[in-house]
Amino acid sequence: MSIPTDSPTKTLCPYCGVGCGLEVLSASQGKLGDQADNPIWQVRGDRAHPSSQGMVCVKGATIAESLDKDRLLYPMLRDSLDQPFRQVSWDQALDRIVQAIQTVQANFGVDALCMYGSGQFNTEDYYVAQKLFKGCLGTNNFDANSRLCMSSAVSGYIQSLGADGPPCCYEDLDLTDCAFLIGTNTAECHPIIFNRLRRHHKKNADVKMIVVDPRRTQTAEVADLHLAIRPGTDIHLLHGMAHLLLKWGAINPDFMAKCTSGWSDYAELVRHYSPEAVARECGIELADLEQAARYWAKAKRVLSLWSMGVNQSSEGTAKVSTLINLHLMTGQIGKPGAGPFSLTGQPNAMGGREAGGLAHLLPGYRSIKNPQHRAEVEQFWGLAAGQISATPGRVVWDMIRGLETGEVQFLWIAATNPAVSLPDLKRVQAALRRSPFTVYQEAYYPTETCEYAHLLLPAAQWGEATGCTTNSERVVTLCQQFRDRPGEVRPDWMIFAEVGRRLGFESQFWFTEPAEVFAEFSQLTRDRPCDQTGISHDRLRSEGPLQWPCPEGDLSTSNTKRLYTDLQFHTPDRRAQFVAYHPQGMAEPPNPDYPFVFTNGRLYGHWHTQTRTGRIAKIRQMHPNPFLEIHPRDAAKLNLEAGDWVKVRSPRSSAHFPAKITAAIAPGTVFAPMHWGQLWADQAEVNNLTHPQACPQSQQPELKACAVQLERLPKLAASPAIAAASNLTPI
Ligand SMILES: Nc1nc2c(c(=O)[nH]1)N[C@H]1C(S)=C(S)[C@@H](COP(=O)(O)OP(=O)(O)OC[C@H]3O[C@@H](n4cnc5c(=O)[nH]c(N)nc54)[C@H](O)[C@@H]3O)O[C@H]1N2
Ligand SMILES: Nc1nc2c(c(=O)[nH]1)N[C@H]1C(S)=C(S)[C@@H](COP(=O)(O)OP(=O)(O)OC[C@H]3O[C@@H](n4cnc5c(=O)[nH]c(N)nc54)[C@H](O)[C@@H]3O)O[C@H]1N2
Ligand code: SF4
Ligand SMILES: [Mo]
Repeated sequence: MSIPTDSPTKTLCPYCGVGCGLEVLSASQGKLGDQADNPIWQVRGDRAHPSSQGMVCVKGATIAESLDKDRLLYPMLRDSLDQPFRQVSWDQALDRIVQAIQTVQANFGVDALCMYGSGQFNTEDYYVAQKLFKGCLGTNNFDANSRLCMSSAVSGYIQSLGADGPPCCYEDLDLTDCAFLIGTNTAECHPIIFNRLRRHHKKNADVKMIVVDPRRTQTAEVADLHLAIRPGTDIHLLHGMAHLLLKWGAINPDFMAKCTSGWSDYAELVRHYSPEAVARECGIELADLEQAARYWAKAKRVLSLWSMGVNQSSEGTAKVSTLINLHLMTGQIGKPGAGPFSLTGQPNAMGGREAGGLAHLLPGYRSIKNPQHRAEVEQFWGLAAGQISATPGRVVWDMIRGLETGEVQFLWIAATNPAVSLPDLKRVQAALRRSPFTVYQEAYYPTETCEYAHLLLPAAQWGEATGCTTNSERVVTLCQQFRDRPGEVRPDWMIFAEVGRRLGFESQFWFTEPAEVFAEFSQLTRDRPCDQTGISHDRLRSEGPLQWPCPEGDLSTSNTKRLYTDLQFHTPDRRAQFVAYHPQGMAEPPNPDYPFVFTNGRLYGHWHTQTRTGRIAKIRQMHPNPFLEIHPRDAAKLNLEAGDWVKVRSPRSSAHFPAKITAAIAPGTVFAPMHWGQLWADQAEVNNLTHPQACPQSQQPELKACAVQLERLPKLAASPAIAAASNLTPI
């Protein structure tokens, strides 16, 4: 591999789904001054990147500092979890995997094999893993952490519009008259998108911003209207708004007649949601509900943005489709400045969906359940008819259950840290402990999940491999390798391909370069909604990022900005579908024993389980400790003062946090950030509390809400200690 040294390498920030373009320079290029903390690599925003135009937030700006801290550099093996690891060669490690796969296959069948991957894979990694598991091995047991993240958006889009794929683009942030932000703390979690929207909002007094969030977040601070609904009442709110729009006649009958079906059932349903009852249910003022509906009704262009406050719910799909209903009844889709826009969490959760990286999907937005889709992929992969199983695979929670029952005998985890990020963590940890053989493919050591691995495989991370990433607005960027690989790390796709070859599938895993993997993947997108046959590594390298749909031979890039501008949807009758749901509320509502609603989320500087950001001094200073937000009224009832330790207990387990008393959270609800696993604090894991009950359609767990009780802990001379890096032990 020749690594360019004389000019900056263009790549993408490896954190959130905004997908900001970065340029990376080595310090020896000396263009950005010296920073003691960042001895070798420096990054700056890439002004030429169409999505971010040179902007970055603190996470992107500091990413280089994490590159060499606590890396997992060699394959490490042990026979049981109570033994220490010993270093082994790649040959030994790969042989061990092949042997484990073959033994399990012979004794238990292929469906005892599972892989749990990540929206932090490149598209090439995802694609090769699908080919290995769903194609060559013949089990659909591949799921990804997107199950915890975007799967409700996927099923909602499919249900309402006939296919996955956010129909909007970032330019819509500059063009909208009304931005409706629901269940998203965009200011902290998608800051560059938020800055763009905020600029437009500030400049134009007529542009309205509505934020729906039980907390007064940084996003809500600048809104024209903040609807601090009770957690889990989103569908009530949306029906209440629809009721008013219908009553006022602020609907678009022409659009509905031409482009939609299902209106009458939905109209009938929303008539039952009187504004008065809705306001009461949501815990907001009637006038505020009316104001929200009025802003929507008056705007020529309404853009809604959403993320985890909507998706992470036991009625996540229903929430998504109910939001899309509002767009359909008012014709707010398929035109500039308008549409339902899901903000993708991880950098390449979008590419993962395109490559079929969930247990019910196949590459090219295909479905496991569709016999024609299976046949197309089997043929393309050179496999016998019927080789791809017709049964959707285990979603991640079913993998955990399978470990409990012994049905899962082999678990391969890559680019995710489930010992922190899955719900009902104590149960997950016990299940992982029972796993007969767990492979964990990771860039860092330690992470909390290392404790549960038999075999650790050192992965090349950002900057050490080349591959593609698709961001929230369907823009595909080539993320290029710019540094030598430390130790013996290998790119994820190469590891999967090598295992495939060793299992005897030489012809399927012929590729030696990531460009070849992408070329093969893109053929499977031909004539599909996410057509990328016009995209190649070469073209991305010479022309820069490209947005799909991008069919081969079509060199124009002008008509891809928005989907559905022709108002033809991907449903069989080409009409978008109204879907009518009554709200079900939270799976675990508060009750006399557990009277508070516990919710959780993210902070601006930290990324998930801190594997990188916990190792960056500036970010640790920004957010040194976990905390529990509690309303002054509730704090008074518990006799709490700021900084007092609170034990939070749910029906499953407990966690404890210092109290942060603030009116930004509604009475009856408490909030803690999700970032502190066992390595970074003592018992501050939010997922000790959460439950795994999930949306029946998307199988996405309701991570955002569970019932808890609170107890003030006695004052201690020293705090129970934010263990910080003190738990970090070198390998
Ligand atoms: N700084 C930072 N940015 C990130 C990430 C990170 O770790 N750190 N992670 C990335 C990823 S993978 C993701 S998925 C996104 C997540 O991005 P967001 O979804 O914006 O982040 P969260 O903080 O998880 O949750 C958003 C909000 O949902 C609210 N909420 C809780 N319950 C409800 C409810 O019932 N209804 C409504 N309407 N709102 C509710 C919470 O109060 C919270 O403010 O962020 C991405 N960006
Ligand atoms: N309670 C609660 N739980 C949640 C959420 C919530 O809001 N509340 N959010 C959920 C959501 S939306 C998400 S996305 C998940 C995120 O949860 P996780 O996926 O568990 O979180 P990360 O810390 O991002 O873990 C990614 C891991 O991949 C490693 N890695 C980075 N790059 C590479 C690479 O190129 N190859 C390999 N092999 N490894 C690499 C990193 O070092 C890191 O350990 O958490 C979910 N859990
Ligand atoms: S907004 Fe997201 S993609 Fe952009 S620099 Fe920040 S973390 Fe990276
Ligand atoms: Mo996510």
